[in-house]
Amino acid sequence: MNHVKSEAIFEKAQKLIPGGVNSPVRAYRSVGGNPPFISRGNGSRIWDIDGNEYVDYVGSWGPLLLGHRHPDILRALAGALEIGTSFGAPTEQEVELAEAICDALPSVEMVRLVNSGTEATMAAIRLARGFTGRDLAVKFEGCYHGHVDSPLVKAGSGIATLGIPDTQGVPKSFSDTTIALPFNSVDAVDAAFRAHGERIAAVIVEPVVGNMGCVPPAPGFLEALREITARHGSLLIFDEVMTGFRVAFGGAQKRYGIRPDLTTLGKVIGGGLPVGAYGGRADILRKVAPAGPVYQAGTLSGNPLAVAAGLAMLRHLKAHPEIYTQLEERGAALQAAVPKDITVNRVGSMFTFFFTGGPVTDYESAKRSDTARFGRFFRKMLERGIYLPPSQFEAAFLSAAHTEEDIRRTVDAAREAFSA
Ligand code: HOZ
Repeated sequence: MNHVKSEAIFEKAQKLIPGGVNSPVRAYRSVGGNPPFISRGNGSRIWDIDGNEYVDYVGSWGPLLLGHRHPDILRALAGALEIGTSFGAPTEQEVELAEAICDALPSVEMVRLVNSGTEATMAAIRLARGFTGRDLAVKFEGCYHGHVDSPLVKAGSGIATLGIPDTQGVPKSFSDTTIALPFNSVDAVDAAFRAHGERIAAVIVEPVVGNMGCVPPAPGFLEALREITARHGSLLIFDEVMTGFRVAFGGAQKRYGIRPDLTTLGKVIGGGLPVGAYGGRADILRKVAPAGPVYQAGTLSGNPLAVAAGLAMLRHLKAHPEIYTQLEERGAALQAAVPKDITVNRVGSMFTFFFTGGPVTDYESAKRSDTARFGRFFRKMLERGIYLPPSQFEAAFLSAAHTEEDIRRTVDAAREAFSA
């Protein structure tokens, strides 16, 4: 496989864009080598500008649950282009998307559309503070809620990948409003509420973590969060930017049977276009401006292209529930390739191969992974045409476009790469 053109563009990119990329993990710093530049995608496959073909398990970091260029989404986008790309005024389709989201997630009685997952979590935390009149928020180590200032403490994703202890540029007074606790530890949550219960506005959690690699909730953990927050008059926020419509049609809250107070969404609900959303209990959402005093706004919020793609995605998923069964089966088949000294965590179509023998249940155990070995594995897979997230601390994503043949090819490549 040659990457001559990608190497040349990357050299130019580094002079024009910080690190040559528009989001840090894409730069391949933790796995070695430089990123291929992508020219196009179709179904489960992507191609780089040197003409190399890959089976894609990044899927734009989660949104592409139906693969690249799904016909329903292309049709919806073509229809939206006929009408106009942005109005900064309400459209009927926004209400339809809000309705589709509220129908699928019973905890979401009202919803506000924004442009990214980061915006959604930022607004949800502000809303929780405004609603409760409290200032602190609990988060979990290794979870990532976008690049919002206050929860960027002990964060996963790029922060974990690059080993940045705490980002510069966030005033201490902001990070001091966050209490970071070990994921899956009910004792730690209990202790934090015993110490600061009356000041905690919310607990925000990725109900299935994707940003320290894939880490499922231990049995009883989400239930305990629900019970403890309710007992202390604090809100439970599920950050379902990654898991929403992915681990089940109704998200992780459906899969695990928990009703959070607020939910953040993104990725899948935009069908591959920039989008985010936050929603939840109507009495809380009525505090959002102009209905209430918590301010949040956006010029491109409810953008017609993103809304059209998102609606097409949700309608397709609703009409084809068998997609989730297929994702489970293909995910299970991928797991079969993994040797005993690797821990594989998988929830539906989200998975991570952790290069550690022990169970991975939180950030500490995820960090026990041999990241150098992960890097070697990653590069071998890339050479064999398998495109995985370039970080031990990011989840890989299956799509409905992945065929049995894709899985066989991936399993063969993985067996070679694991043993090389
Ligand atoms: N933070 C994203 C995944 N957890 C990566 C986004 C990107 O590089 O596009």
